[in-house]
Amino acid sequence: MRFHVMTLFPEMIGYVSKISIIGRAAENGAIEVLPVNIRDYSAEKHKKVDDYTYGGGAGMLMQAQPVYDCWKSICSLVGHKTRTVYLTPQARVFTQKDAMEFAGDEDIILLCGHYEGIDERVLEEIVTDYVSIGDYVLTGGELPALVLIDAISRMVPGVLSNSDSGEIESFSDGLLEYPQYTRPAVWHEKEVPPILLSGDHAKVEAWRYEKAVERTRQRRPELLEDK
Ligand code: 6GU
Repeated sequence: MRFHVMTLFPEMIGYVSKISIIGRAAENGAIEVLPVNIRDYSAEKHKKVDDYTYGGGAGMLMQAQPVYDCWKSICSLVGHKTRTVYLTPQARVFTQKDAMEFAGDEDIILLCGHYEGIDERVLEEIVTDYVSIGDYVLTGGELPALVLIDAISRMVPGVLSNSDSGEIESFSDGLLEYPQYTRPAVWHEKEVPPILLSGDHAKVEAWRYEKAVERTRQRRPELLEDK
């Protein structure tokens, strides 16, 4: 799967996509992360990409032309209609369900905004999905784009190895993960729950399920309402 990231800060995207599980997946060829600098598509001699907003008010807006030409260039490279996601707090919140759905695509374009946003007319022409990562405001769409790349990539076949498989469980059943423990068996006078040392697999599974429900009820009770 290829992630085409339209951004004014391509170096912000490159770093994260070279390390850890996502970096390994990129190295294996399971995914590809391709930052594209919107500024390279500015038609102005000083490579300007922003201007004042009509109607007044503070802040600058990204102009339609460089965003559109950048998108066109990616589209001609891809050669087929491609999902184009605009990262913005003015949108619904991205979920695990979206991550699973988007992971079915071969290519995806992630558009990162900056300043006060982007001229609405170009958004109308290119954006297929508007997505936020939570109810707070960030200075740009790059961190949200990286969040999507991470969440989507781990749903792409071949990205998680067997030793990452613990990661597969969390959230897929709509519950928070149960508590986990590793050596030593006693730390700060706290013992690991004895069932986990019993070797009784069925009892361990039942305990984990019970703890997952308990934790979900305590920390995210609204998740249980859908069940
Ligand atoms: Cl996608 N962008 C920005 N700028 N802020 C956000 C966000 C996105 N999601 C939450 N806050």
